[in-house]
Parts: sequence; C-alpha cells; structure tokens
Amino acid sequence: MQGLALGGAVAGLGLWPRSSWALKGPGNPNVLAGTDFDLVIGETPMNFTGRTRAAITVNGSLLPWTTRRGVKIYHLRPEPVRHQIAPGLDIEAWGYNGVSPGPLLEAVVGDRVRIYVTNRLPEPTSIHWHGILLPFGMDGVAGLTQVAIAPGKTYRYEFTFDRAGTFMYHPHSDEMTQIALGMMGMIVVHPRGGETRRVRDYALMTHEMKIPIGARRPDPLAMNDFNVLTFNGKAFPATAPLVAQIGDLVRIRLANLGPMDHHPIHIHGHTFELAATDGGPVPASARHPETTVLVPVGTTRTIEFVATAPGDWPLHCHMTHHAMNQMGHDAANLIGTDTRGLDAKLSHVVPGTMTMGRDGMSEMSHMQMTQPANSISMLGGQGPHGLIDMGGMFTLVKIRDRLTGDADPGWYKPTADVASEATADELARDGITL
Ligand SMILES: [Cu+2]
Repeated sequence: MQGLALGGAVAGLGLWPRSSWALKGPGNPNVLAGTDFDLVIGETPMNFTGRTRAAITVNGSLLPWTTRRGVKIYHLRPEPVRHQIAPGLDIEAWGYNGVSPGPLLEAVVGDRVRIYVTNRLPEPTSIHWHGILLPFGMDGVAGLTQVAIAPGKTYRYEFTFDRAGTFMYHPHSDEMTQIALGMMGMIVVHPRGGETRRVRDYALMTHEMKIPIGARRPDPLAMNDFNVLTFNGKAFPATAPLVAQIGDLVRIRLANLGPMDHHPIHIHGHTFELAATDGGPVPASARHPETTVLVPVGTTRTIEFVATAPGDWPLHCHMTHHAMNQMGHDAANLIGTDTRGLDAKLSHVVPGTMTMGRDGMSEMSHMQMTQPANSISMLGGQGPHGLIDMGGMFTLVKIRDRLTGDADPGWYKPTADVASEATADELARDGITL
C-alpha cells in the first residue's frame, strides 16, 4: 500500500517533543516544550509509528495513488460489493473499489489530483467532492455540472486541494439509491508540515441502513426504522477499537452521509473540543469542552482531546436505537405485563412460544437466541464483566499508559475503583436501609 511519504515530493518537516506532549491540555496554548525532540521528515505529518499513512480508518482502507509529473493519480471504481456488517450479517451493497464505505482518499494541501472514475454499476453515477472548493465543472452533479457517467465509462476529475480538512465523496446521481446501498467515502487533506505533538488521527464514517431480518439488500426506499447503524461500515461488536496512549492528542474525524438521521456522538471519560467542520477550522475563541457532538447529515465534525484517563471508553451515538442491532420496531410493548398466560395459549399454535420484553429487552441479548439466517438481531458483545448489550454505532477508545503499536491491547482491567455489590457493613455504615 502506498502512503503519503511515497506519494509525492518530500515537503514537510515535523518536530514533536517526545517528552512534552502531555503538557498541553484542551484549551491550553500549543507550546513546544521539553528537551527530547524527534525529527520527522516527509509528507506524513504524524508518521510516529512508522506507518506510511496519516489518518487511520479503523475497519477501512486507504485509496492508493501514483504520481505523474507532480499530479497525484487516483482511480475510484463504483461497483457492487459484498460486505459484512458484523459476523452473521453479510449484505449486497454498492461501494467503491470493493469496499463500503469507499477507501479513504488522503492528500496534502496544495496537491494537484487527477481522479479517474470507472463506473461498474448497472446505472449511471457521478462523484461529488463534498466540501472541496473546486471549479464548477468538477463538482460532480450529474446533469448540472457534467453528463452522468454511464455504466462502463471512465471519467476524469482534476482539481487542487487548496485547504486542509475532513471532507467526503459520494454520488450525485440517483443518490437516494446509491447512498442507501453504501456509496460514500471520506477525504482527509492534511496541512503541510508536521504536528507539534503526538497525534492519533482517526476517520469514522457513520451510516444507517434498513435491512429486513434475513435480507441481504439494504432497502433504498426506507425513510425511517433504520436498523443497521455503522461506523466505517461495521456494527458493534465488529467495530475495531480506536487506541491511544496517555498524553496523545486524539483527533476523530466524524462524517455523516446517511439518508435521514443526524447522530449525537458521545464519548465517555473525556471531554473534547470541536476542532473543525467540513466548512473549515473552528477558531480558538469558539472552542469549548463538550462530551457529545451532533454530526448532521451532510457534514463532518472533527473533535480533538488529550488522552488523560486509561480505560476502554465507549464512543457511540447517543440515540438509543442507533446503538442497537437490528431491532424490530413494530412489536407490542409488553414491559410490566404478565405474559405467562399468553405464552401458554400461543404455545398451542406455536410450540415453545416465549414472549419477549416482559422485564425489558436486555434479556434478548443475554439469551443468545438462535438468530434467523443472516441477521444480528440484538447481537451484543462479550465484555470483561459479561455481555455488553450494545450494538450498532458503538465502539471503544482504548487508552493505556503505554502502548506498543496500535493493535488492540485487550480489555482494561483496573485493580481498584470498580463498582461492585454493596456489603451489609457498607450499608449500615452509611445508613441505607433496604
Ligand atoms: Cu445515531
């Protein structure tokens, strides 16, 4: 795989102080301090782990490029793809270059790029470069700025990335169908020069689909009742964790090209600042601490925080139905009812009937029900203390005092300060009567 350092001329010169990156907290001035500096040379602004790319799309991939006479050449292929949302749910999606969402298109500000698009779909398409300031004729709106790309045809887009930031690409031709089936991708344009501290730079594309239980094809006609919610095409527990070391600046580039829903993305254990949108950077005077950021449809939101607390901290959409897997939404509400009589009567018709939801829905995850074919109804994940009955747009940010590389470090197991059952002595001591 080709990375930034190989893709163009050596243009950046980065310095970061190895011993000082813990000194800066959110809201503090960005001051270089410390005595132990590493010299980083190359276009990769944060190439501290030796990897040759700069932003990490967990569960995703990077679009490769070559360079011809100073122009970066990319090739995107809109096409049908087989995709696994989580073990148990394989779908027939549409995407780019074999994956959904499409691979990350990464560049450096000032790059001249030429992007070839070969349409392998059964219908016309186009690509709009969302948030990129470019000549009108390169904007990718079928019928308005160009002729739609017919099946089998290859079109050429060419422009210059003239500002850094987090952007997106998607069809502007039958987008209701094409986006619903998974056609979208992220663009990260890095500033020239290096970071002044250690950075963990992540890109996460949110998406929602309606996939009826047992079906393989997302329903492009759906306007509500989306039941498959994803980060970079994966639903928890298939979402790979983000990792960071204490003191790292964590940058998470969130994007939303879903059909209908905005996602309030929430983090545990830390506060962050909104650093940029697809419109540009947020000025220092407007930055303030938050724990949830709304990512509306058609936007990117880049958040930053310094990793200060070790743990496996959840990062998830706070819409409760968006952090669950493939629920049916048209069942009767039976919470608090005594359904034993109902079960007995129904058992005459359907032997072994057991009505769900009498004491809440969590039981459905815990029962490890036999799933209908190709479905992940109420699928949860195994945690260090039992079942985590979350799903969908839910992942973990694993923060450790020390990390080697960026592989999943396993579960965080603190030795103290863990919630546990209160003892009789503790209850008596504090005057709690049961
Ligand atoms: Cu959501």
